[in-house]
Amino acid sequence: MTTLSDQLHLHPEQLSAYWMPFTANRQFKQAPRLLARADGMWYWTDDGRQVLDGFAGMWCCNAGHNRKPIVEAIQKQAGILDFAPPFQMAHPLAFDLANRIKAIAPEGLDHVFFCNSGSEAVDTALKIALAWHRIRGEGTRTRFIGRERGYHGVGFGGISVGGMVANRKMFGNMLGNVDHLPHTLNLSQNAFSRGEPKWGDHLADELERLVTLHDASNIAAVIVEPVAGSTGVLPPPQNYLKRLRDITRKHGILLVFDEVITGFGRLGQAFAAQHFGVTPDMITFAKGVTSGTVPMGGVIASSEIHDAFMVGPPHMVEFFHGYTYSAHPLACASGIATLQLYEDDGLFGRAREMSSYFEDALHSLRDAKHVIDVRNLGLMGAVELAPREGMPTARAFDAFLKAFDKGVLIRTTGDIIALSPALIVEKEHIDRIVTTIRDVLATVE
Ligand code: PXG
Repeated sequence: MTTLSDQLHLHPEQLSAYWMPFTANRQFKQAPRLLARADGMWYWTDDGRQVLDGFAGMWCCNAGHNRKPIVEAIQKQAGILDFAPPFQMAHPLAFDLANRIKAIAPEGLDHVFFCNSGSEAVDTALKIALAWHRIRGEGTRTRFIGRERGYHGVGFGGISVGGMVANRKMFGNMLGNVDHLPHTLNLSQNAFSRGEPKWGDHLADELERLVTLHDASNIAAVIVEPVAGSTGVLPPPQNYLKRLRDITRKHGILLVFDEVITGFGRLGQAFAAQHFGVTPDMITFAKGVTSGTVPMGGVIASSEIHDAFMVGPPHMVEFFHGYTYSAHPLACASGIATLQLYEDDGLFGRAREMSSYFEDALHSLRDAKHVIDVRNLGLMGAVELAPREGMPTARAFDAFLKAFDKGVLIRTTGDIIALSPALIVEKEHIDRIVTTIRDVLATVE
């Protein structure tokens, strides 16, 4: 069979032109895994194999692939307005999308700043926090508090507040003024928890310790993922986020929820903030806003933050920040169509409905070979494996390769299998994903 790679002349010596992100380039190029098209819950490889997508692309295609209303909106927009300068100019779709996001955001979070990725969203939120304190005459508040095992993208700000060692090792902590809360995963207390674990909300009190150490007058913001995603799905202990909210409020520290993964329905509500009943001062988003179709990210800020910027001479730029592609017309068109589709198909509610089936199915892997923990919340799930002796990550990666051969796309991080099916997932898809994982684990060393 002539594959797409043959047609494109993708022979081994030509593969090196593409320096792939977060990929073992040399290993990958020995045996490339190429995707050619997608529809609904499925991918097709370039040699025509059908693969069930257990990961919504990369936590992003929440509406499923190739959804007609989204595709048509992008196609149509490309022929109407390809680009509009976003500085001192605008186009109507940007306002439309901002209002739609405001309408589904937690009450009080009313202003949307657009960018193009989660990493940019995080850096934008950090800059808003610094500027906000400064405008209000509290310019000493420059320290950020992140959390161990947090992932906030790959900008210098994001890796500094992030807690992924591999990302920090090489580039240090360029932001400098950063400290970290402890992460909340504790298998001896919480292994095989369903949903939010019972043990661990006291870990939020570590923030009090950091406030005592640095003094509140030096701390700008705390940034956490409501459910840590990239480092292996860590649902917060019950009441933990409420405690963080109380402590940040008490000390005048902003609270940022990084909802790049949890936003747009993954937990059965528009945002995790609503699932947990905790409203932060800012939410960062990306991925699901366009269901992964066109790059877009952004920050939703409270009126209290936004309004503090809207002072001074009205002809002056209030916030010196923005991107060429902020509120790009194609991204806005996709975002509007995507949010409409979420609503028309009731997809957030679907995620809520499917989450208990997903939970039961996932926890049936408790007795599968190598499994030391299963965790889940909404349509986020993780199966943690015991690492192979002396070779961390190898076992999970073998499982990933074998599952792909068996026609199921999963994601691994460390020795953890992570799952985040699109919100259109059916029970039989969940069964197939779980059965495949069970079979694969029985055969990996
Ligand atoms: N914040 C969070 C919480 C994220 O999950 C980012 C920021 C950065 O977004 P961009 O768009 O700059 O990549 C992310 C991204 C994985 C995986 O497999 C997760 C992400 C990206 C790629 C892979 O867990 N999350």
